[in-house]
Amino acid sequence: MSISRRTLFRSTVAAGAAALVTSKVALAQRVGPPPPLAAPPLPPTAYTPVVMPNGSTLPFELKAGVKVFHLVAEPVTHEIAPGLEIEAWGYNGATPGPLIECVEGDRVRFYVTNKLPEPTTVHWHGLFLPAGMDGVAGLTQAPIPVGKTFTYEFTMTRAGTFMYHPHFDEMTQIALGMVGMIVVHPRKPPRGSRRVRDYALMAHEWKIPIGQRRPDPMAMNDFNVLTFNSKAFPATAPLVAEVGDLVRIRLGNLGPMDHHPIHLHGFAFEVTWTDGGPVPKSARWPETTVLVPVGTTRVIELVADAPGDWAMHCHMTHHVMNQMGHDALNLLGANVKGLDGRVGRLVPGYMTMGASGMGDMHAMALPKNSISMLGGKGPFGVIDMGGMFTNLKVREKLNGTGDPGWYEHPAGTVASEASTADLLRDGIRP
Ligand SMILES: [Cu+2]
Repeated sequence: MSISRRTLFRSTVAAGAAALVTSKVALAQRVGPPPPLAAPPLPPTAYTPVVMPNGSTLPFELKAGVKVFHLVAEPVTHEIAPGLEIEAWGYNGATPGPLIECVEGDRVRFYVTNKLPEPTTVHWHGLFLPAGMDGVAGLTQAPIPVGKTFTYEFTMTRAGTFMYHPHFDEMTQIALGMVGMIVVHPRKPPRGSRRVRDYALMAHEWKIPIGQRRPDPMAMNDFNVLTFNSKAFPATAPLVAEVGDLVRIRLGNLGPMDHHPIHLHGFAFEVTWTDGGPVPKSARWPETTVLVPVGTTRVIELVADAPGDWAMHCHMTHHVMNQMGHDALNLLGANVKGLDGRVGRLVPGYMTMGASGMGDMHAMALPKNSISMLGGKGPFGVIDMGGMFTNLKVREKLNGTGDPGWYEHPAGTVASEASTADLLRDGIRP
């Protein structure tokens, strides 16, 4: 298709005019006194709620047409996975904080109570709002003192997937778990015949010295606990879908330092939204891995057309390890004959591991309050990944929204040991 100069000129003028109108509306929404309600508030029944695996959604009350939320910034005791409990900071008793969910055009009011031992603020990452509501301590507001409650009020001017986090002592507060996701549904839901399964996953990374309960907020590298929604596999709840469903996964990353290439097995997907807005259809391409840099959201969509248990994980190999996979002595290929007895005299119960690879590390004895470097039990043995690892479980039919257990493969569709007859037939000499 060729575009004539005149067509190009016409469409440029039209686009310019449209942009002008849009920016005027946007400006009217962003400056001056609080605008009237952009639209009547829509109840949660007007949209398919987003599921936050291992998490929850922040409740609200409707007061004179405004959705009123209450966020409490506070210390929380949190279990990363069975065996590892940490002293974190979060919101409303959780890290990540509860999912904030509303609809484009909603007028919202957030009361933020500070129960931390130091001041804080909330920055609404990606939202368009009056500058004074942006939550940057010192720049747009005074920090919220210990014990005080501040009010934030604005209109959700656009749909999308956003985040919230403090903009005071960011390094400490974010590293300790003060992160959360925001989903604003479009006022007019896009038309589509497929059932939608909508999930939100926040990537995070922690440095938790072996045996300790307090994550190290000073860490710049060597993060040893990698999480989705602050859970490390095997504690990550699976995402589920039925064959034919549209699966939307909203990925966010507010970890301190690392970007995460999140890989999904079994499907190709497209990035349909970022925290900047929808990606035009003409600008999308198929992917199996999406990089989620620090401080961004990436929304991926796919049609679940194949049943099975499909792994979804960060593709950085150290990000699918748990605590004990870091800072260990490299014994690969070493002659460790007799080492157990000799070291055992000094360290009772010592067991040398890792000389033939790390696949047996799940068997090692663990210090108190720490988790094995490897994941959990699978239907074929140990799944030797932990950390930022979860599953998309697709079934012909689901019984509710819980974990359907392991996939039962049709006969003849599982990799298995080759028979001698097969080897001979195909001329393979192992
Ligand atoms: Cu990663």
